[in-house]
Amino acid sequence: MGGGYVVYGAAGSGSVAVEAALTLIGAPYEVVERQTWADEAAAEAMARVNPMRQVPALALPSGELMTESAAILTWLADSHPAAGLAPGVDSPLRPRFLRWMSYVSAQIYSLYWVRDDITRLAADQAHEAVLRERTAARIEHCWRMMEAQAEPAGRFLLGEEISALDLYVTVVSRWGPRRKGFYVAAPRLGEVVRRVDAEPRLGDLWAQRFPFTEGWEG
Ligand SMILES: N[C@@H](CCC(=O)N[C@@H](CS)C(=O)NCC(=O)O)C(=O)O
Repeated sequence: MGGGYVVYGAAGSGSVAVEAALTLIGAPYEVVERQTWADEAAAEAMARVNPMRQVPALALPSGELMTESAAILTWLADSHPAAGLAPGVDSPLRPRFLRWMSYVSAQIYSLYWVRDDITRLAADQAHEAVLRERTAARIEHCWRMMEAQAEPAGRFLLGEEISALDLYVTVVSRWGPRRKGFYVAAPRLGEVVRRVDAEPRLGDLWAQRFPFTEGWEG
């Protein structure tokens, strides 16, 4: 691996936010593709790295392994301050950054454990539809709450420069029920994520790892 970072991830997954952060940082990294939700073999292979069988995981050059997307993004931003991806610990924007990083992870991302395999909680097929609908409603509600309370401080959530929080919201808001509903629930956040979608430094990454295929907005 040549002393760089190793991202255990999958196209279209939360690892793409981590890959985006590493791209903006300009740090060398390698991706080990593990589409954990696709089949048992992929989940088993991931379990040998992260017993939670989830991506993203980040192997640091030191050998330490990190899991949990919000922690990884925060750590990367803090470890590479020149990239300006997070307010410093003394910044008045730091509480806001930490609050919304945790919020996206705990309130929204965690619901995809249910949505990615609805049979985990659904008692039967009819119940699957109910769970799909209720988790979608909860996700929409959470975006509405964030929209009402996290007024963008500039072109991006924390000011004029893109941050790890912008990357996180951008990637998570692309998942089902996808962007069209998100734009309605959170129009100001919608403007921000469109800017992140259009960020020239991320054009190649989006094309390879989370492409804007026809109908991607839902
Ligand atoms: N809390 C974890 C959640 C990670 C997660 O749910 N990853 C999904 C892909 S986006 C996954 O690997 N799911 C497989 C599973 O949970 O079995 C994080 O924030 O990193």
